[in-house]
Amino acid sequence: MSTYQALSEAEAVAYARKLPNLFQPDSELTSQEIGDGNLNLVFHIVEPSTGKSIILKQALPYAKVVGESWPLSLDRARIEAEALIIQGELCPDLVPVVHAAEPELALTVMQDLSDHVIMRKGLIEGSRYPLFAEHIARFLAHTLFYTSDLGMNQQEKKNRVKQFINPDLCKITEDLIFDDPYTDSPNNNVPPAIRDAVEAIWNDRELHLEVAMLREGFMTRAQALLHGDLHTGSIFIKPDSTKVIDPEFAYYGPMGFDIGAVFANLLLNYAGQEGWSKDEASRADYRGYLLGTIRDIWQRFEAEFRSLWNQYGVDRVFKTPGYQDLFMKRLLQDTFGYSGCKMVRRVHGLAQVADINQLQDEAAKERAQRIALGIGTSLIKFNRRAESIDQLLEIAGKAMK
Ligand code: SR1
Ligand code: MG
Repeated sequence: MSTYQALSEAEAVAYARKLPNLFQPDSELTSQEIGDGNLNLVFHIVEPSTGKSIILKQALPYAKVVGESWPLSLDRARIEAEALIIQGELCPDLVPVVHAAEPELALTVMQDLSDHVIMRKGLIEGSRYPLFAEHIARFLAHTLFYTSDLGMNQQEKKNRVKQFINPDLCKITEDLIFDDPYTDSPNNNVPPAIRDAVEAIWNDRELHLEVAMLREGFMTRAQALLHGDLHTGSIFIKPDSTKVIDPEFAYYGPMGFDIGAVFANLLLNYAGQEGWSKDEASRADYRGYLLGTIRDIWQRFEAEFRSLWNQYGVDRVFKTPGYQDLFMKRLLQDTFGYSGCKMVRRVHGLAQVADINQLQDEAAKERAQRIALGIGTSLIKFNRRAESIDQLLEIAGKAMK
């Protein structure tokens, strides 16, 4: 099979059989399509006799969440596999192993992580992950530093920018994150109960100006190879292990976009605690855990990123006294802004999140939606004045009052 066709479960088994060094010849293999994301097929292939298993991920030529009316390039499968390989070289313990990739079929064969859970689900269930802050801070520091002009050969970096040109997936982000939520777009899915708050966003000129600047940064600032969609549904986790998956949105963009994605999704869960926590005390406690995790991530990220820069920085001019401090301040400001944008789109945009949407109590859901919009819009408006991570925590705390 060499020309593209979407695989059935049986064809996925037939493909898996041909992969060298994974399964016993002629042994029984089972296959189940388990993809619950917005874009792809995901086959779980198991060899019951040995317990060995793999994942076959196949891109579809359209956005599954919308249908064939929204065509999407299959090149995103190549981009995902190549990004995973680069991330795996930089942080081998934090991404799945890629066993094989076949661009013609838009297929990536990778490590099965069924012993982990999707972090969004874990947070909804109230789990805590004591190693997560260290893991994700290291993932961010190493992938962002070593793919940027600060930490790699600067001519090679320009070739990397070319390698990761990802127009279709960037267009999704440009539309769904930086455009639709701020206007009455047919792509939106506005919850009727919060229509007043959404209309206020559509009419907020100050907000629109900040979003325009953040959108420009997303479109033009090729700082580092981003994951590009680093929400808690792109993280598999268990207490002693974190694995970042799904970098099909990878491209060269502003570093704060990836850090902001992590913070936004922790804050969406923070908003959802209106309904997930069983009482006031546990709500305050879990919210404290989430905010503490954000502070911990930023502090660890900053320390690690500065340390990499001081030890392995490749550029003499970027060692000019004072420049690193200015860079880190701007990165923090971008992180505020992109966190805000990533929150707002998940409340009334096309693809929303279970942290809020799966709340059964309608009043709790409405409060969670309003809190998420309040934090998101405040972060966007404040972004260019941010000086400390504690200000993000203050904004999140004030949204409760
Ligand atoms: C049409 S794709 C919708 C969303 O799913 C992905 O995970 C990205 O977050 C994208 O914006
Ligand atoms: Mg994804």
